[in-house]
Amino acid sequence: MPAPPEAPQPPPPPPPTDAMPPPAGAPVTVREHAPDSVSSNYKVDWSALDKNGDGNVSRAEVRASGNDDLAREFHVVDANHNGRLSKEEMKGWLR
Ligand SMILES: [Ca+2]
Ligand SMILES: [Ca+2]
Repeated sequence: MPAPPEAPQPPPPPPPTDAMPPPAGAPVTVREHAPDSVSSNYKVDWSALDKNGDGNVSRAEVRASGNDDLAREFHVVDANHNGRLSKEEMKGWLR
C-alpha cells in the first residue's frame, strides 16, 4: 500500500488586523528639568537674605538663609559675577 503523498501545508493564517489598542490611562509623566536656569516659581524675602543690610547678598548670606535653590543658582543670578547679588539682579526672585 503506497504511502499517501504528503499533504501540502495549509497557508499560515493571516496576521490579525485588529491589533490591540494601547492601554488607556497609561501614566505618562514627562518632566523637564533645567538645572542651570533661574527658577521663578518661588520668591525670597530680600530683608531676610541681606542680613547685614549692605544692599548686597553675598554667597555666605545665601547659605546662611538656607535657600538651597538660590545657593545652587547663585552664579546664574549673579549676572555681573561679582560674587554679590544686588537687588536689581534679584528682582525676579523678590516678593
Ligand atoms: Ca549683605
Ligand atoms: Ca552681582
